[in-house]
Amino acid sequence: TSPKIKVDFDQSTGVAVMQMQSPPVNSLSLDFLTEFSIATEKLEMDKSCRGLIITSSQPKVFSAGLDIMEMYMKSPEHCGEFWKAVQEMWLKLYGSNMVTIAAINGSSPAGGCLMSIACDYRIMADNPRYSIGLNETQLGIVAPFWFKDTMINTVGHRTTEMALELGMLYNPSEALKIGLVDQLVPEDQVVTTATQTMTKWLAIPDHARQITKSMMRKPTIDKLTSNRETDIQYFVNFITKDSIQKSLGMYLAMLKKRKG
Ligand code: CO8
Repeated sequence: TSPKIKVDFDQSTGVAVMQMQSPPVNSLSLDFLTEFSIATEKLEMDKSCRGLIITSSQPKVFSAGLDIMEMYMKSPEHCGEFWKAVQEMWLKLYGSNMVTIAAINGSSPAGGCLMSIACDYRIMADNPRYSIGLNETQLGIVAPFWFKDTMINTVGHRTTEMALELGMLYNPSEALKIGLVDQLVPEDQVVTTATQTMTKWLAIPDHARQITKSMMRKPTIDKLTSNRETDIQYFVNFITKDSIQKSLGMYLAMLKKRKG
């Protein structure tokens, strides 16, 4: 199978651009997540890589979030393995020492939004057809505590409470208004703007910025690292319930019908 992640590392600037290229919608499958974590780890280990820009090579979509097929009618063992990979992706990204910028050039629901808010800075294409948010409740599922915490750390408690209960998806200008993204630019300028913004972030001495980032994020990260196994068990129990499987089935049917 062809790679789902393409990395271009520019040795002269110390910046890597990661393109998600898993058609049709960059859904976060087990294979995708595994590739993502390996690619990120590799860059993390490379002392010369200081910045990471994440974007999509798919038109109109940054990432459709978790691959629903990985949690629909699958064994508890498979669901557990899948969830571990989701945790790993978030831990790698939220805890990265690199400057991470999400160049959000399309819709970014649920897991796609999580990826974005795990970065240091978000630039989104100013196209009113795109949306971003943690819409889990709309699928009849519940965003886990670490999704919730990442959202709170980005937009604050009250906005998160309402956004999560209603499963809100925001268009770019709404997302900018609540601080879910930091900047809107025309569609064709998302990655170039990310590159320019990166220069500004990289002007700060790495050690000072990294210690500051860690100070801000460590408590949130520790909450998951000290409870990974419990979190996996909780997910598996939840997602394999008949009622939850039924909700997922209905949501999938709706996705197919809506098509076109
Ligand atoms: N997983 C699996 N398949 C998907 C997903 C997905 N997340 N999203 C889309 N697809 C499929 C569609 O069903 C369709 O399949 P097919 O071609 O066989 O009919 C194909 O991908 C293309 O999709 P669209 O035709 O809808 O493409 P569009 O360009 O029109 O729209 C969107 C793109 C906006 C991304 C749209 O597909 C969409 O809204 N997708 C659903 C997004 C979503 O709700 N994701 C939530 C996933 S759950 C999650 O990430 C966190 C879960 C936390 C679990 C906690 C439990 C305790």
